Amino acid sequence: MLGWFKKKLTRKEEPESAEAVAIALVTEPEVVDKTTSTVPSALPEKLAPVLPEPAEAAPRKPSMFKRLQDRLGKSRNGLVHRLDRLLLGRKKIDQELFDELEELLITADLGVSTAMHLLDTAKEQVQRKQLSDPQALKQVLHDQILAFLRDSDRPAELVLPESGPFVIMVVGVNGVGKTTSIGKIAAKFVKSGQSVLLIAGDTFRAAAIDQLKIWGERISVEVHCGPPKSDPSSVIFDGMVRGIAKKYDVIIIDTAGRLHTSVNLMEELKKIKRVIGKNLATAPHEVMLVLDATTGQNAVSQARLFHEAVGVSGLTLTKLDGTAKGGIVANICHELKIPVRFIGIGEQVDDLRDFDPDEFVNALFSREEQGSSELEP
Ligand SMILES: Nc1nc2c(ncn2[C@@H]2O[C@H](COP(=O)(O)OP(=O)(O)OP(=O)(O)O)[C@@H](O)[C@H]2O)c(=O)[nH]1
Ligand SMILES: [Mg+2]
Repeated sequence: MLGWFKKKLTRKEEPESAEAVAIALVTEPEVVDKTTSTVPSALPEKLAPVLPEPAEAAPRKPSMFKRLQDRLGKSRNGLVHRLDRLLLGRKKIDQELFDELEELLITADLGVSTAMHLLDTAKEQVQRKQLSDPQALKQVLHDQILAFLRDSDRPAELVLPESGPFVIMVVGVNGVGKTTSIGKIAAKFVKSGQSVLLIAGDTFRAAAIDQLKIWGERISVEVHCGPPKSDPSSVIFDGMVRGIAKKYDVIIIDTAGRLHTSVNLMEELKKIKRVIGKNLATAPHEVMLVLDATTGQNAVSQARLFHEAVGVSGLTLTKLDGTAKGGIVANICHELKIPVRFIGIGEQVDDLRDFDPDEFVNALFSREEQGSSELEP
């Protein structure tokens, strides 16, 4: 499954002009019909024999949802357990309860502004006498958090090239999981029948290039790289030329998270973005920021900086298997209004999940087995 990107990769049959065509997600079908899709499907010959059959209809993996639920919902430090402990035995909603709730929400990585917004919603309902039972507070928080997540998941407009590859530029500070996420995302594209080229734009460390090459071998996709320490923009320029000439469906570009020179990272990323655009005017079609969910409020600050520099269009939140504080996701959605495309919940190739607001909130608030059963294949 490759929900959002699959939708984006559906191109119009007959473009109205020779220019790039703007396609609004709202007008696109929920499920891509491979028989009518006009996505170029020519695969490089050497890759074609090793690609698995398209697996669009593959059943959702209950184990992944369960792992998310185990980490967020069932953990004693998770939001719902802490809420239950706070609300236990309370007979009325008063200021003392709101004060304790405020502390709980902030320490669950929801951040001050998002926590305040949640509390204000609850207070309004108390004032309007729609809310008097402390236990019902949980439902109010559930609904409001879901609203934040759905809000940032809004349909986004995207300009796709009439022909040529869909280009994703991946950015983020060092160690957040960029290269690993690229491998996982590329594997999803390959599974759904797209040809993928990876470009090793993190040229500052030889190990970074090798890491991408290993992912390329593991998932049988080509990796374009230059020699270590070469100029990332020139490697990326050559990679784009190669990707366009060989008619790849998707190009994913890895970038550095920290530079070992005096060059400012944000300036380098701006330059890289311009260079990508020189090869294909509408590219990059997605600037994906990878954030480590275990870094809490830091992730929000990073997102602001990257967004200011290169205009982030989508997020991947990694390492959700390493935190019981799912609040960070609601915080990011509320603060940044940038859609979360994927969540990473492990280091393996299939440990990346399309972000689904309902499923996420379900995992966050359900302590019991319920919710996972519907995902059993
Ligand atoms: N538990 C867990 N680990 C992850 C996840 N995603 C990535 N990692 C691990 O995080 C570490 C850093 O990942 P990388 O992909 O190398 O991160 P990067 O952003 O490319 O780092 P730099 O290239 O140094 O900028 C690796 O050990 C990954 O296996 C995840 O969702 N869960
Ligand atoms: Mg890397």
